[in-house]
Parts: sequence; C-alpha cells; structure tokens
Amino acid sequence: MKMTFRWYGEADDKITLEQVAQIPGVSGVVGCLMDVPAGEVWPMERILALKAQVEARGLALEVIESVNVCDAIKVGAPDRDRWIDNYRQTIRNLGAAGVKVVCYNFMPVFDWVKSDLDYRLPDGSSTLAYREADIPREPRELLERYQADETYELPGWEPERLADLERLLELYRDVDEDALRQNLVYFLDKIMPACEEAGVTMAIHPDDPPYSVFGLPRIMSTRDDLDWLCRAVPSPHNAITLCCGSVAERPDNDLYAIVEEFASRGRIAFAHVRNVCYLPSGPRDFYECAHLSSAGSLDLWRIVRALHDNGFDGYIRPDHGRMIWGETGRPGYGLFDRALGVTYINGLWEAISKDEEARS
Ligand code: DNO
Repeated sequence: MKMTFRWYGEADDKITLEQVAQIPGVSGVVGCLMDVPAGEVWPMERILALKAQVEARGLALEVIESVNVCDAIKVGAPDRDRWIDNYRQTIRNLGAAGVKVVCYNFMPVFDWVKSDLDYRLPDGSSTLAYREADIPREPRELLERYQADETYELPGWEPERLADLERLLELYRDVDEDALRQNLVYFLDKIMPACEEAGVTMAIHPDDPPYSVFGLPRIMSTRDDLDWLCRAVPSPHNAITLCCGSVAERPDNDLYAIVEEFASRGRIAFAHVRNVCYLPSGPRDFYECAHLSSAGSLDLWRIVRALHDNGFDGYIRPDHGRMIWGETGRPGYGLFDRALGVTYINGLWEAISKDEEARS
C-alpha cells in the first residue's frame, strides 16, 4: 500500500507541499492540472514541472485525479475520436513522466452531488452532507446554491463547463444507461493500447452518490456495475478507484464484500478511504464524518483489513475531511482532518500487518 494525499497544485490549493510532506507516512501526491480543460492534451512540460515540484519535497507523483473525460466522449458524439486521441496523448505524456494510475469518472454532467457543503456538526466542525429532500428538482438550483457559497471551488463542478448547463443537459437527452455503457467501453478499448505501452492504469471512480440524480444515467454504482466493466474490458490496465464513501452512500451496497472481491481480483488500483454517517432523516441521507469508525456508520478496520488481506498493493488516500480547528477552504479537502485520516489509516494498516506477522 502506498499512502498518498490529494493536492490541487500551487495555484489552486491553500495547502502547501511542505505541509503535505510533513504528514507522517505520506509517500506521494495525487496531482492534477486543474486549468487544462477536459478534452485538451496535458502538455508534457506542465506535467514535468509538477513532477519536479512534488519531487523536490521528497514526494512521488504517480497518481493523477482526474484526467476528466470530456462530454463528447461520454455522449458518443461524432467527433469523439479526435478527443480520444487527445486523451491517449495525455496518457502517453503522463506515463513518460512516471505516472502509474489515472483516476477518472464517467458520470454525465455532474461529478459528485451533495445537498450541503457546510453541514454543521455538534462539535462545531463543518462537513458535506446529502439529504435527499433537500436536493432541488432542477440542477440549476443546486448549482446556484453551490455558487452562493464563498468556498465554491469544487472539482468536477467547473464554472466554465457548467456555465451552459442547459446545453449540457440537452447533450445527454438521448443518452440512456446502455448508450453510456457503450460509450465507456468504446473509449477504454481505444485507449488501452496506449495505457499498456505507457504503463498507466485507468481507475474509474464510482458514482457519487451511486444512483441516478436529476434523471441522468449513472452506470458505476453497484458491485454488478464494477464487475461488468472489469469483464467488458479485461485488460489489467482497466481498474477501479474504490471510493468507500461513494459505494457506501447506498446502504444496500455491501461495501466490505465489494472491497474483498475486487482487491482479490487485483482490480483496485487506487482506494479512497473514508467514513460516512447515515442520518435518520431518509434511507439515503448521510454526512461525511471523521474517518474513525466510531464517528460514523462504517467499520474502517474492516475496510483496511479487506484491502490488506486480499493483497492490495495500490495507492490509497484519505478522502473528504471535515473542516476543523478553524480551517477554511475547499469543501472536503482541508489539511487537518485528512491528515488525521492518513494517520488513522496508517495505524490500522500497521496493526493489521504486525498482527499477521506475529501470528505467522
Ligand atoms: C470528489 C472526488 C471526485 C473524483 C472524480 C474522479 O471529491 O472524489 O471529484 O475526483 O470523480 O474523476
């Protein structure tokens, strides 16, 4: 297991690389080039500059989150091959710079959806929450709610892309689940040879939340969806970002069994480890709590053990944290609570490994 920490880059993150490097047990940064629009090639010199910056702090740049897939590819537009060529070139550039894993998603229009970006907990900390009754009927209303929040800086909710929301929604009008599945396989089949040559594994992020929102199709929500993708594109360079929180946001997903199964099948390239706390207000309502098992509804020891015992040797990172100790910034991506998450996950991993050694 290689512990990493997501960092948005000097221009887009309040957190410095020095701070990341000071968190014990972090070996690398999960990086990105936030300003390259989805669809464009990531320039080699920009990738190398980022790598040099990260390595100067003693950290590795082996995981990218995300290289976003542009809408033309997702909807299967007539000109998609041109955009797929660009994606292929980005993969080659990243591979040449030593990147091993690219996290991406195939959710139409919106990346993750939450009703609250500033949900207050009794201890005064603030976090993200999803309360179904509070999700507006019209996606524009949610966008406006997010934009009204001064901390609005959400990956996957880029203002430039969503400026023309109606046009974007229109693009997906005739795209149902089957079409989206076909478009995903078409895309992966076309890029797999480049991934194999470049030594880059594509790791799809599951839907967050794992069901349809605003009537848009979502196809990476359940165990069967993940299984379907692994079979449809069998290359080992086609893998999963197992985002525990996203999968568990749907209580009928058996998270622990999913982690065990896909880790033992060698299909988890990247794990996002976090906890959620289900709310009594609705069957799908939850907030994102501290990583600690006792803070929420998930058993983090069971998750980490499922990874460990099934031979997981990929990259791992803590996921959304609360805002604590007066910190402000990008919702879910503050320094302090995620750093606590790192320490906790590393502690679980050490205990589980040493227990095993002691028994053998
Ligand atoms: C949210 C993240 C997602 C993720 C993308 C990957 O915090 O988990 O935005 O990065 O879905 O493409």
